[in-house]
Amino acid sequence: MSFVQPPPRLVNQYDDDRVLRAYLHRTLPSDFFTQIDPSLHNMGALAGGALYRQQLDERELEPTLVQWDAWGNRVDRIEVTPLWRTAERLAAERGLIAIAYSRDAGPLARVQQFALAYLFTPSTDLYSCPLAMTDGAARALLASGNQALIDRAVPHLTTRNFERFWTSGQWMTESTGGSDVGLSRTVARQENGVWRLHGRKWFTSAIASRMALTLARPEGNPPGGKGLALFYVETRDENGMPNGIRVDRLKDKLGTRKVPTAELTLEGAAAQLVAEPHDGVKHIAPMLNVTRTWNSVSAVALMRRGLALARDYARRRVAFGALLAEKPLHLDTLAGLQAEFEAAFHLAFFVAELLGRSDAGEAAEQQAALLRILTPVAKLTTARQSVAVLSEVIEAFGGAGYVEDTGLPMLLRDAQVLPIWEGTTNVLALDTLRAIETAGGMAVVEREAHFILQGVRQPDLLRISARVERTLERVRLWLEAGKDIEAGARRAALTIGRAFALALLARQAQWSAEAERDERPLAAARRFAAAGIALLGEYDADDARRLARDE
Ligand code: MFK
Repeated sequence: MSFVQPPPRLVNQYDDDRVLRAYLHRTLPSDFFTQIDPSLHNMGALAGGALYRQQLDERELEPTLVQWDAWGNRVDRIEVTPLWRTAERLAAERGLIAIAYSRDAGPLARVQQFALAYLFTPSTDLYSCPLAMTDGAARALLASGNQALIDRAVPHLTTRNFERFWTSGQWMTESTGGSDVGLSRTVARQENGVWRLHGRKWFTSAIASRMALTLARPEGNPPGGKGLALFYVETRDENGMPNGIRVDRLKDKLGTRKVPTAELTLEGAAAQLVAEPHDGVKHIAPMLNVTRTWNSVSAVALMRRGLALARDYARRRVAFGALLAEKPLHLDTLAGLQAEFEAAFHLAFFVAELLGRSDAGEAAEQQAALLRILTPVAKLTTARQSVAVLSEVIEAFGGAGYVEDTGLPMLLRDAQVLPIWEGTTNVLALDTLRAIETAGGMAVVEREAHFILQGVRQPDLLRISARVERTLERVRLWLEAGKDIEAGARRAALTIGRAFALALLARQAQWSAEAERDERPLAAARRFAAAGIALLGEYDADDARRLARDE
């Protein structure tokens, strides 16, 4: 008989996740933990069971665009995959958006919501993309104070009733610029008292949604981001026909292939102003900050999935006379990945906590500034970690990781979008520096890290604390020196991200050692610290120019 390798298996993805469980035990009051524990257990069962099986079965399916009906009407309908339809119902009924807006859990609602989303995401083919935008749209509409639009859309975006549930798109990118949104050319004209949009949107995710928030320039407005306005668009009219929107084609992408991303032409789409007829970038910013937090949580969720599979596989695969799980070098490799994941997890969920306090109106000025700084920091840090970790996960399977029908390559391809959409690493690094400047400097970050590390007593953690504080101080001094700031922005933002993540990991490690007699988070903190947190070094801007231009 020829040899057949047993594949990696998943168990209940909540019961199996000590990092999530310990974090929730530390963060949530015990009665709240007891209240939400069954729903997390249930989502963990689906994620490791039926949804995962469906995902593997549907590996080759992709969304399709139906442009015409049998009678020659232009319909531009998107048919999504069956798993996406399952995911939509599940998301509505389990309250993946509703929880954040119900206010039952107060500031901890975001922790509950993102814990569920973290379990749901890796088994639903990036259905977190439309959910992120739906959540962001609800938040941006509420922030706008436009009561007519709030009454019209928010109840649909935040309902648990699947029949009434809407998702939202976020249409920003045009071919002139995905990062420099101020270059947008879509025009808004008032025709018989109705705003109509004319232009081309180049990268519109989740086109199957019922509505979208988008940017357009009211005729006569100046160029740049301030001349854009934020508009609300429903994608279909009351007869279900396209609202002046033509879907030109679906994108042929490296990953996220189940996400129906489209190029659109707006041919007089009827729209409503969300806020003032200018400052569109400012008015869409609440949406961006929510979708960036979803991005961070999705990054840790994909890392966790890769590690769950790689760890299980190591217990089933024999090489050179022993299981991989017995081989010191394989273990050392997985340990490094686990430490990266644990640090990323705490960074992403800390931002979720801050967002929850902000939603509940409990964020003091300092915390609002911290949220503004750490949102891009967490997004860019976790996204880069996710690509690095998932590349190693693929390698941990050898050739099997490179073969499509194992379902593994999809993890790396999907992770690769995380540093790109919602702002690339470099754009978010610059955004971080702007946010620090607006906050009056690094003090708010340094103070919070100091506060987080206050309870640390274990000797290794005390050394780690001192290192975190020195590293953040170095970023402050580098900013104050003001030399080659733009060129170093990415290194600075990643240093803040890694240092802050280490502070959070150290706090968790102290708690777990005392409350649960679990020293694994301590091992993760030591390992993450050993991998390095400070990326600011002796970089020379002239050398960079010589090398990049090859002149
Ligand atoms: C699983 C997760 C899923 C995620 C779903 C993904 C679906 C993909 C859908 C997409 O749409 S992907 C494309 C997303 N595109 C971006 O994220 C754009 C990236 N570029 C930036 O973020 C640029 O920094 C930016 C466009 C904002 C720069 O534009 P501007 O016109 O130069 O803006 P400026 O002058 O920096 O800021 C204008 C105002 O907005 C300022 O306020 P004031 O007018 O009061 O001074 C800023 O403070 C404010 N602002 C900008 N970014 C902000 C913000 N406020 C709060 N938070 C922010 N993040």
